Amino acid sequence: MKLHHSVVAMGAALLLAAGCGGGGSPGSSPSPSAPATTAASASPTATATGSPNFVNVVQVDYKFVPSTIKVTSGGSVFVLVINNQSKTLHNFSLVMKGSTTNYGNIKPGEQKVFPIKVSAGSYSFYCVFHKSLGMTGTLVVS
Ligand SMILES: [Cu+2]
Repeated sequence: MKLHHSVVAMGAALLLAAGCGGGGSPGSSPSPSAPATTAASASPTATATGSPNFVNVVQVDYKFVPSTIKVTSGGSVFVLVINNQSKTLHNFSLVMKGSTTNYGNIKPGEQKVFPIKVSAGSYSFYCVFHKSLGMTGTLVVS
């Protein structure tokens, strides 16, 4: 009768999972992918309601020439161009709905440009220096 002592040596295998720490993997460079531009939708172009009206007035001999300005851009802006062709300092003041706006003086030989927003109506204007001499006019906006 033999007793076999089987010794089972159980070697504990330690598996050291070596974590790879020093991996020199280059960082992924961000690819500059061009943003896909979709077709631009209809551009919201602010369509001007038309080029502004330019009205030329001359100041000469204590008068506005012409003394009556007719504008057909009621509700929008027209551009008043005043040329002082005299040797005297003049002015442009506009009376609209009871309030007077002094747009300033125009020196002899000077040209000034005044964008003026108007609504339909009839208004008077004058030179503050020579109003008493009859240097007045009428702006008619339709
Ligand atoms: Cu004047």
